[in-house]
Amino acid sequence: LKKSVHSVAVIGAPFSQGQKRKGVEYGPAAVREAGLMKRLSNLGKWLDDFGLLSYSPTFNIFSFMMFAKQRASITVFVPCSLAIGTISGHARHCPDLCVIWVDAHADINTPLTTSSGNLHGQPVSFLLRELQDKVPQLPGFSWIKPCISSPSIVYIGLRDVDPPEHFILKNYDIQYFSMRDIDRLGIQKVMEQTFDLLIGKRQRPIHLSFDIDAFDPTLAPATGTPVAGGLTYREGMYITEEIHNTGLLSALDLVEVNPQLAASEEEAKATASLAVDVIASSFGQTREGGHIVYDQLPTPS
Ligand code: HAR
Ligand code: MN
Ligand code: MN
Repeated sequence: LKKSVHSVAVIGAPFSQGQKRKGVEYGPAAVREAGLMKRLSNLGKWLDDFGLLSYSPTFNIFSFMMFAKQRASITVFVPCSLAIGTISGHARHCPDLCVIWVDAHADINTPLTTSSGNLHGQPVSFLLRELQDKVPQLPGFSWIKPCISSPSIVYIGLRDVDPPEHFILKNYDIQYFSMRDIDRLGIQKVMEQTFDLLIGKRQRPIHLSFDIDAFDPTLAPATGTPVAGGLTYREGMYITEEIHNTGLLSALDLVEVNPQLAASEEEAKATASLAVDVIASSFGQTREGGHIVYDQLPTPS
């Protein structure tokens, strides 16, 4: 079992379809400007920089994932509807993967239950095998092959779940830790139980989908659908540190950073730099301090 990832492919997908609010396509550039590459290279990672994709609908990101996955662990920053592409591409390489979905939203409406019509509220429904008889065939979507089973996904941070989504979570036995569960159990127990559910019986690659709106809007205001009462900074860092510690993180999507929805420059910067913290922490930055640069103290001669 590899204990840490040495090579990380970084892909930005400036793309805004799947939801109606403009500006999320500027997220990837904002996250890079907030120092993403430097932070990752400070962690001793070998970086495979794919820059910003110039054309990145879901199918393209799917092909891209398959390609990049041959070489490295991956981080992608995108709007969350692209999870259809990233998880499909990842699963093509690692069919055994499991998903940790950190989000205020469950994103599991089917095209027939969505009230907003936004694709970013639906990606998980396209991916779950158990739901396929409820998902209609849509033009342009026929390449999608459902690739995860309901016991292979765990949600963390939910607090804005539509009635049909709640029905799906309950009836398909999908495991989740809402903000209420985090209040009740504490984030340490939540992570312990998440790993028991997903990797307790067998070790397998983890796909982390981290929606920045999982955080409290006071920390991540620059996002399309903020919901009060979200994760604290410390809870967020604990989640990602624990995921790193499994040694199983295989791909990370950081989604829904929208600098245009910030009320000020400071808000936009704070949200982007929080995203950088999430990515760095997922790939090994720890609050207790790094152990990469120093393996020996200098001795006076
Ligand atoms: N559940 C709502 C819908 O279906 C909210 C959409 C979710 N927005 C996101 N996703 N940012 O995480 O439209
Ligand atoms: Mn989402
Ligand atoms: Mn969300």
